[in-house]
Amino acid sequence: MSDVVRLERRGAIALITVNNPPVNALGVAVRQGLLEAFRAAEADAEVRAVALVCEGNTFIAGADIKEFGKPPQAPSLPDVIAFIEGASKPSVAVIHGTALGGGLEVALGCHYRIARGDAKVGLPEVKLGLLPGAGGTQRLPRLAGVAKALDMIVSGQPIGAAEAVEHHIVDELFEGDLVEAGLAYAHRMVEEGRAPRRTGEQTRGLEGADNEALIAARHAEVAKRMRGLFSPLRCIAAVEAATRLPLAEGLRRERELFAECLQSPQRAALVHSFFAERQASKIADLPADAKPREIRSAAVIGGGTMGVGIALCFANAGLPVKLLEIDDAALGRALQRARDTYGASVKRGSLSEEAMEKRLKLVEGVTDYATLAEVDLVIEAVFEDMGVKQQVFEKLDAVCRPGAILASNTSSLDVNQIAAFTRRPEDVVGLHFFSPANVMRLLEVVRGEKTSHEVLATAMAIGKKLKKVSVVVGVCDGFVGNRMIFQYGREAEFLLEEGATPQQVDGALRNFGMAMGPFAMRDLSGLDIGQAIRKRQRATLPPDRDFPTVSDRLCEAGMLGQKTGAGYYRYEPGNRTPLENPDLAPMLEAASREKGVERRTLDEAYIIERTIYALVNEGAKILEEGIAQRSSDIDVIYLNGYGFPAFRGGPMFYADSVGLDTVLAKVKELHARCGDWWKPAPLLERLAAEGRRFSDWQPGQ
Ligand code: 3H9
Repeated sequence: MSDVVRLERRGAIALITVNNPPVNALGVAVRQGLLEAFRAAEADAEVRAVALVCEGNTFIAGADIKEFGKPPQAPSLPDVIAFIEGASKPSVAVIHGTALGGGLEVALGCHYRIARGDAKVGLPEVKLGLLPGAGGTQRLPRLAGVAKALDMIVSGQPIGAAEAVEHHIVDELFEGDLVEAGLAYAHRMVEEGRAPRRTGEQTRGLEGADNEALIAARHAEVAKRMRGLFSPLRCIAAVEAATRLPLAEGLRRERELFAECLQSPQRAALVHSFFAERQASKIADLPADAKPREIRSAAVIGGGTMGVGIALCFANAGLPVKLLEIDDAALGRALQRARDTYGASVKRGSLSEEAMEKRLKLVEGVTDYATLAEVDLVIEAVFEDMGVKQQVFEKLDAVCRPGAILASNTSSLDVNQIAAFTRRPEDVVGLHFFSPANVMRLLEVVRGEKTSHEVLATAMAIGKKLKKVSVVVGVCDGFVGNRMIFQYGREAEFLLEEGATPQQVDGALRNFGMAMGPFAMRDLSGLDIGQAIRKRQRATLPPDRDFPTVSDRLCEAGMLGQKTGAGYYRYEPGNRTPLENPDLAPMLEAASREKGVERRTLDEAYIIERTIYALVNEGAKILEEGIAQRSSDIDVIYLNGYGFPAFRGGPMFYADSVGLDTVLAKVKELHARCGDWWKPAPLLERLAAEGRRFSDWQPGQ
């Protein structure tokens, strides 16, 4: 028997235990072990029932994702599950933690399932660009019905154990020891003389509903809502097969569809995103003994949209947080903003009134810096101006206890300069939240020159506590995310001068998969924000650099975006739908005329290259300067903070998949035509020449 699967005889019960840390994934050794163990139990005349349990934090959390894209190794998971289901002795899966993907499929292959009350079950394959490929699409609808199965398979969202009982996925709940519960249930099966109850032979879930209509409705919804995604429609096709075909044929169809997904570039991109996110939490040069400090309380300076959003992140995580404003009136507005934000969630039904009140109690409004003397962490979220930051940090340095961490939420300013306003630069770090801070998952952790290891480790730990995806970045103008978006936004605006409209540029980038086009995004955040940054940059960049002028023209005309009812688009009062702004066309024409550009029709491919390669070229510079630790960190930032489509894996992965030689050829062409903004990044040139990818480059190579 293998190391990762054990078989023990406990009287008439065969106890099979999987132990493959960290998440009991179904690598080849586990599949082999399971097959051997179930075969041995079947062959042992003394065994009357089988219980399957897992060690560690969780039941099997799925196939081993690292094996995708490699040559398959026998036994396949569908074969293992077919054996488990076909066995003549009843089996029970004992679920704790998360039974996900292939893990749930193994459990569905067992004849009965019990789950600990806090367990979850789900089929998240769609999030990896796949569909459940070991019978999940055929067996789940037979138990839970087509509607519930479609919900779970198309969304990939797991459900709790109690809900799984309601939907006949799990037979009953237990509390306490897994092995005891499993053995007790197995004994009961024996005493009651229960026969194997094979999920594949069930029909209850397939009866009594208009499955054809359910499938058609879901199909229409997915085609609209998940546009451009490869696997969701195939998930539906596989479930449809369950409603039309006998099990064996349905399984074959599922297999074909699974293979299509496995080959799809989207699968590779989504699996990259999964591992990239986990990799981002690892800091190469952080010594193992850098222990995070304990954070029991926090404070936020500034009660604007950002400050309040950050305070709510702490309240959501159950941590007390002081919110500081300059006077009672401003504080009143900030606290009302906090209440309104939660209120909207209550109205939507995603938060209970009781939970709202509990969280609001954790937010204490203050106006006096002296009240911050004992907090463990302060995050400054005031106006983006170095003078204002200086005042705040000098005050914090004076009142906060030694060992308290002083963080800035600046989105582009020099964190080293901010740290120098204090006598403890080693305790200063950037924590760059994204708006709305209580919703967006991304957190850029800005490591200053003097930030200590311990403070960096604490910042990462805090990010985890707040359920953020934290990525360490170095100090430069705009760090990783905004530094790259400056390039993207500028090129998008140049496209307007060349002849495009905001609708065309936004449409092309949405077709590429971006959650939002750059101009709709600017209208949302306010054109005045970019103007302040542009002014600062113009003062520092070489005077021969060309800047687009459309944004400035709009600002001068008082068209600042949604908040003024017009910007790149026009908005009806109370409605965020972007409509054509009739005042824009003359501005575009004037801008083109002034630059001596003849307006022409631009095709979508050109719009994508001009904007996305601007991200990539800057990303390459960032990588070589060591501002990001690895190319996948840049991808994580773009996937979680800038609406980059997950199915393209992030800008750097996208460039790798297009081929760096192709990207470089285009960048060179744009350099020749559009000037020095497009100077190719030396790293891009080097890797392209060597036929390499960003993903296999390490610093110092
Ligand atoms: C599938 O099952 C296909 C089948 O239908 C058909 C087959 C024919 N494989 O997330 P964490 C690693 S598709 C390999 O930080 P948590 C992860 O990289 C699969 N490795 O922990 C990390 O490694 P490291 C369907 C995996 O407690 C470590 O485990 N299943 C896998 O926050 C800890 O991970 C899924 O999609 C895996 N399947 O969350 C489930 N899973 O320490 C994917 C994790 O070196 N997994 N690792 O960085 C998850 O959602 C979360 O990991 C889980 C634990 C909720 C389980």
